[in-house]
Amino acid sequence: MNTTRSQAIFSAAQTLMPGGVSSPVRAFRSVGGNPIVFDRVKGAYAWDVDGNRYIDYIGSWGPAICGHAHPEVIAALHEALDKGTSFGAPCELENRLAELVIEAVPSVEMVRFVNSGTEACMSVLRLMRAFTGREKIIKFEGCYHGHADMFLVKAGSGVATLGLPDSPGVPRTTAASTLTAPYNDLEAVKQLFAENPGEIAGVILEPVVGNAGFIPPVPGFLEGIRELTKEHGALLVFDEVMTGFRISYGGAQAKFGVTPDLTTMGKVIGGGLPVGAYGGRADIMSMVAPAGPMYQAGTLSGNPLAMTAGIKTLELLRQPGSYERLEAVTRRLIDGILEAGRSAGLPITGGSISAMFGFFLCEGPVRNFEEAKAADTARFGRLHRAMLERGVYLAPSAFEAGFTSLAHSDADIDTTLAAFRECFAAVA
Ligand code: KE4
Repeated sequence: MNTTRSQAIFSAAQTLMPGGVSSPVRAFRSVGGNPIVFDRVKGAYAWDVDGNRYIDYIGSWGPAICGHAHPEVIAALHEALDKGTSFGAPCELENRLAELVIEAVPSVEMVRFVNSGTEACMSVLRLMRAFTGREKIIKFEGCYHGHADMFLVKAGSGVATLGLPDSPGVPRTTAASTLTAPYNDLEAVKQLFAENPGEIAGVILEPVVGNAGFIPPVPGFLEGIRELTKEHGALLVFDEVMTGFRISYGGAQAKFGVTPDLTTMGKVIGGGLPVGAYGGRADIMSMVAPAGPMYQAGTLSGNPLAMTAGIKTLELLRQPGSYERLEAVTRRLIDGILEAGRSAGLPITGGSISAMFGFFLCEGPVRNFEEAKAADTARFGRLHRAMLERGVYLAPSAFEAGFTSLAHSDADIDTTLAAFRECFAAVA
């Protein structure tokens, strides 16, 4: 595959921006090879600057669940553009997206829009502390809640991808207030509550992990965390930045029937433009300024373009049959991947829920980050590069989930599985 322009552009980028990227995972550091430079995206596909086409299983890390550049989203944006790009004042579009989110997500009675998942998670953490008057939080090893200081403790996603145990620059005092436990380990959480009586403001987790690779909750785990937080007067926060409107229209909380006190969202609700959100019980959200004393603000929060893209995306997703289609396509994909890996004699385990999937090149099951780290990341790197050569764009890390969209066709899945069969054989 000719990627000469990608290489030239990326070389120049590395002299201009740290690692040549605007976000670390894009640099392909853990899988090797050169990142491809995108020229355009449409539906299930991406084209690089050398004209090569890829079937895209990242979808801009989640937002493109209706397919990239959906014509109805683009048309709505063109219309909105004529009225300006940012108001810095209330606009009815914020009401509309807020209504859609509140109507869809069981726990959300009020919502505040921000500009990224990181902003949503750092704001919700401040809110947890403001509401409870406590300072400590519990997060899980391998879970990623954006790059705010207090979350960069045994974090997943790019932190795990780059093998950074934590991050320099995070004050020890900040990290000390972040307690961690293995995912799917209720006993460890009970122990933390017992060791820190009356000090834990809340627990934040990915209800389905996508940032340590794909790791679903074991039966009873989410329910158990819900009970423990209630028992200890702590809040439960579901970080649904990735799972929101992907695991189901109501998110993982609707799928599993566990209602958190607060929820963070991002990605899908911006439809490809920068939007994050946090929301939940009205009695808690009423603490957020200017209704209450907990301060949080943002110049571009709720801007009309981002609201427009989010509204249209959710209106497309709520149409009958959307999630049945996402479930069926993704299930066929992951079943085919696992079958192809086993046929090549490789240790492989994985799964999917709705439009989110993942596999590890190791014997299963993988229930937490320690078990995920047993996966063969070097072999995954060879697989990633081989799949790229065959026009299939997988997340450039063994510690990231994959994403499908409404645009992925049966033919795309067939093409992808044929490539996997070839590439598994090549790396076996
Ligand atoms: P952003 O600040 O990147 O919008 O959201 C942070 C975030 C928070 N919570 C969860 C569960 C997330 O998955 C994320 C961001 N996800 C990563 C992908 N694993 C974003 C990709 C990147 O960092 O470039």
